[in-house]
Amino acid sequence: MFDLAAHPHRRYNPLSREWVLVSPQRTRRPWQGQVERPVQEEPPAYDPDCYLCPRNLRAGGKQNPDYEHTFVFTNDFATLQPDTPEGEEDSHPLLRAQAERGTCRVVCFSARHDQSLGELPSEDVARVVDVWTEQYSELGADPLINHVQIFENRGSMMGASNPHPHGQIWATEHLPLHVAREQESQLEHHQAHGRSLLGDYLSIELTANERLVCANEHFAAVVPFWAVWPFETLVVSRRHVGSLTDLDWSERASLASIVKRLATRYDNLFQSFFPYSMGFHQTPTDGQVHPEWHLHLHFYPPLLRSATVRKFMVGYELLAEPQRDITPEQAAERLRQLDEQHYRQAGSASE
Ligand code: H2U
Ligand code: ZN
Repeated sequence: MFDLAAHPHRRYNPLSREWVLVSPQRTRRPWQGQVERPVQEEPPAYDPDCYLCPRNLRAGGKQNPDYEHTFVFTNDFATLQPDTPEGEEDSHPLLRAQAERGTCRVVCFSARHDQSLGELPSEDVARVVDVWTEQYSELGADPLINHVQIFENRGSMMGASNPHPHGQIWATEHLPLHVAREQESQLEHHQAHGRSLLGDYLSIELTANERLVCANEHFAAVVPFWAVWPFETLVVSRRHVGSLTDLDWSERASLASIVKRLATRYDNLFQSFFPYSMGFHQTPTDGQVHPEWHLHLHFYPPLLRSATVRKFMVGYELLAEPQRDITPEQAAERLRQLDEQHYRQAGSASE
């Protein structure tokens, strides 16, 4: 009899409308439990050569202020510019192009060079959530900007240029690919059922309790049923809200708390600096009413078996569809078992 825990199968992602191939038979051997701890250089609290640390010079000669907590600046090598001339290339239906205008910013999460979201004190993570909220609101208020993508690339494996805790924001005129797809799926679900797709999905997860990693009063983190990356997670608000600006202060505090707890579990998984790309998906800032949108946060970490063994998206995955061995249920189980005391802070009394 067909068994999700034993037989190769495909799972459907109702948000992205993509399938993932799952091959649980390849991981039925018990987990070895070995933790390979690579020799890691501990970064200093302040690095005179870091372009994100307070008071330091950035490329182009701008100097960072002596900031205490968070600091936001326009990316010196921005991918997008607000003053790009408008235009479209549509001389042939097979050769389409459109000008893209926008703004890119960099957000320093802390003045400390060496503390990740999991290690920062809760109040500091709450400050980061406040900055994300302000940025979404400020950039979104610009009539040119229809979408605000807040994200973090962490670790050189994900292409981050610097261990100093920081994220980026790209605000654009057009709705980007993945966001447009999620919007379509959420809209169809909302039109058909009068409820949010992710709200309905979250109720299933809260009942099943199989893929839940951690939760609080206002948010829950799950390894989604359709996860592609081995330890991918989805953080969903319990209340159906569209964006960060719809959260009240206690919900923002809960968001900060679940981000910190999840980031700590991730670092603790292989007791190492845990790389990932994470980012929010929320209501486009196009001035339209979007009852379908449900605020959420995706974490896409590349690691598979240890701090050095990563998953590659190659071969079948590039040409056919993504594939995974460890099931989302097994991944959730492993993440659930971890401690929420950061391994680098274990033994010290305070954060
Ligand atoms: P990543 O680590 O995710 O690449 O983000 C760092 C960003 O910082 C990157 O987009 C920008 C790069 O363009 N940057 C500056 O704006 N000024 C600098 O002096 C160096 C890097
Ligand atoms: Zn720094």
